Amino acid sequence: DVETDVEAFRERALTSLTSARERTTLLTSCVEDPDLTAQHSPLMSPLVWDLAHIGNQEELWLLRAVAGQDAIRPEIDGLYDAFEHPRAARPSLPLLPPAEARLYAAEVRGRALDVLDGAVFRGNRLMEAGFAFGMIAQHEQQHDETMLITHQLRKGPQALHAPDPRPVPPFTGPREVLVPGGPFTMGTSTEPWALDNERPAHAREVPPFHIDTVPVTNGAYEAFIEDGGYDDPRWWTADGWAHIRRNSVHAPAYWRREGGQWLRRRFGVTEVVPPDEPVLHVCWYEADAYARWAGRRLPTEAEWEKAARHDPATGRSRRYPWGDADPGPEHANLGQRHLRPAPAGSYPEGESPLGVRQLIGDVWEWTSSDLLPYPGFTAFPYKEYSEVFFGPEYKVLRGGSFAVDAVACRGTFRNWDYPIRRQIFSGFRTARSVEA
Ligand code: AVJ
Ligand code: FE
Repeated sequence: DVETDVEAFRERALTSLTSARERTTLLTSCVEDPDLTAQHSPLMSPLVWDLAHIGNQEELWLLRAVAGQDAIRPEIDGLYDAFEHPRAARPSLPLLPPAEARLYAAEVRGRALDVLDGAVFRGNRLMEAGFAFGMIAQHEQQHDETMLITHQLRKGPQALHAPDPRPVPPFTGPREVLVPGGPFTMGTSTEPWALDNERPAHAREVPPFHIDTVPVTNGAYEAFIEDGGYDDPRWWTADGWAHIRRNSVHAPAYWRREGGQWLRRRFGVTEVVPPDEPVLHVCWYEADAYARWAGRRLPTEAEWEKAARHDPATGRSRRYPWGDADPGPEHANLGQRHLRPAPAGSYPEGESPLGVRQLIGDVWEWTSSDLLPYPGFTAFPYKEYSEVFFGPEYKVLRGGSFAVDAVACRGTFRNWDYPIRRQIFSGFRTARSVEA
């Protein structure tokens, strides 16, 4: 009944906000203050900017928009508006110092929980099913992933620790699976906390295609490197070739060759690149070139979602590859439980009806598609979440990574970035069309 639903959403909002804040606290307390105010890369904000920006977005949406409260510190809104100052310029702004940023975020959170206590989840779209609270929990988790990227870029000793994923025997299943042609339902009109760009559900015709059972591994990617893949313009788009030449790109980010093997730096530790792990920190151009070298191509976004959600037995689209149940640790490598992807072939309980593995978690997967609105899209609740990014400059990534929390990961969830970006936790799998 309606009252039980309201209490379930209130509980889910509370748990999601609380676990997001635990992660934010970990990411901003495992280093000393100078590491919070420093800029570790011009690609990223100082960590202390993300911290106060998290609080500011929560204030804007939960305190001002939902509860009609006055601004706590109206003078800081501009500092934390992502569109007013590019990341590279943020260190020179008069940002709240770490102690003040923590207090500000905590004050907002205290008030937001009071709002949540009395909230009635009906009446307008922002409140329905506690959407505003879910949106803010997802926003905080997205910035937690951003902060994890900053941690990876940071020089210096290891600050974060997590157990490794369970080892698995090398994957011996089929290399690819056939996804039958025909329409499937893409996007959602029913997922309560889905963001605007995932809506609405609509029918998509997808011709039959084959898709890799597991993501492309480091070992497979090394074969591309050893075969001279980075020196052969045949495999690259014109833009991609120009980019890797101009920037001397010869291997995934953080890799270096030493003593006849590939080493990589990962969160302050240098290690031999593990061959069975999905390749990580490649840009779209690299993924696209690898696929061409392999005689294949990247999947389109619609193909990726069909492989992840379509159940051929019922014709229905599932919430996740394994069904409609929320992600558990048996399904996928999510939520920064580990600080690396799990070996290819992990998580058999998370596979799709057709047997495709690791679609959710581990590495964000590049698709061939530009970020475009679905038919019937309307921006909600603000154009700057996704509408302003629609167009050919951004490529879509799907499925989430080990750095994504379950609250911000679904079969319908869409991420995007420039085709040159590789500081993100990005990998890919390949596909091929069925010949007529
Ligand atoms: C959807 C991950 C591309 O981090 O730029 C955070 C998410 N939007 N604050 C980003 C987001 C506003 C966004 N991505
Ligand atoms: Fe943001």
